[in-house]
Amino acid sequence: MNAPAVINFSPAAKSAPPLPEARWSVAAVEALLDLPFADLMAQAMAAHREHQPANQVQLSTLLSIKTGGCPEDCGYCPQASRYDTGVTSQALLPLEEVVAAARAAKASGATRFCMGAAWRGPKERDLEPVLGMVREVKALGLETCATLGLLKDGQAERLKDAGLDFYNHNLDTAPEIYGDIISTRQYQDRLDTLGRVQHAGLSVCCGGIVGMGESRLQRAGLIAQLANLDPYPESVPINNLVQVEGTPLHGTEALDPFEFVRTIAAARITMPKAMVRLSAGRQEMGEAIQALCFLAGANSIFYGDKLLTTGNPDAQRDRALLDKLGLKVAG
Ligand code: SAM
Ligand code: DTB
Ligand code: SF4
Repeated sequence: MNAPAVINFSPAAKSAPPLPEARWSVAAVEALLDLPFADLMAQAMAAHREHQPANQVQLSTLLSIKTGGCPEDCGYCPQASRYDTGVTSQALLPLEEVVAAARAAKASGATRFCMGAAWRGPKERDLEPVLGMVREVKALGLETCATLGLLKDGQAERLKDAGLDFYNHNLDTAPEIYGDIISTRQYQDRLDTLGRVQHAGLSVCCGGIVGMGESRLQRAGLIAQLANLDPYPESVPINNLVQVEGTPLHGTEALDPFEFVRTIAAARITMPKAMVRLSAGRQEMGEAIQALCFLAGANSIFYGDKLLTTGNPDAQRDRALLDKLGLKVAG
């Protein structure tokens, strides 16, 4: 029998050593995305099995602690006040409501609880109550995550001291198309926040959105950008755009689902030790594509019937899918 196809984890294995500042060139990631589907899947599965427990999925539950009324202009987001999406601005949730939601998430099997706020970033008066939420959620024995927007100096440290484990802040797109999607803050602002998060000793959760009309090359650009963060993020959420009426990106041609699977595979190969989260867009995806995403190396999902403002498969359906695939929930 012939030897199995050689699986190269490093794009540099056959050429010169990689530059320290860019372990993955955009071209190398694009070359992965261009592979025959089965070859890409074989590489991704091998990377997954080498670096992650096979057949294991981590469950994170999201809660929008401050919904709507956001001053930013992210073209995908139903919570931007300037778009007429039917999402109304609400006050920060009371502490008891957040703790009750976290308790329910834990009871249904989630191990991480992520609190999201529709802010450009937290004002000082906003941060204090969020610290209380972090403390109480942590005390329940859950991993804590928050996504509050851009952080100023010192805020990441205060979140860390309160017991925050992860901070989610996405790059969202490749740098060259960022300005077409968002104008109210720059790519560099996001990198600065990620630097503050890392400096404070928080774990970084950072990913992006696909299906916004980008090309394959631009998807490669996003993955390369994430993979070249030093170190690359511990968690990498890959979102498929949830198209919400009223947002500028509503009506964008839907991404071919196999392209989504390819993006997950490229994330797994380039960031083998990260938790790669199959994030927004699962409700529209169907079980077969989700199963391919798990094969491609996704090992985390958002769990619970709501993301922030849009729907997610209900917990029972997700449990049934995991059972069918023989996937165990990470404890
Ligand atoms: N306001 C904060 C910020 O933008 O960083 C935190 C909350 S924001 C809703 C968190 C992330 O949700 C965004 O960075 C984006 O990746 C994702 N997101 C928002 N709207 C989405 C949509 N319609 N489809 C997919 N992902 C979306
Ligand atoms: C992430 O990457 N995706 C989540 C979480 N991090 C905060 C948010 C998805 C939001 C989808 C649109 C909505 O429900 O409002
Ligand atoms: Fe605001 Fe975040 Fe939505 Fe952008 S993604 S509009 S910052 S809530």
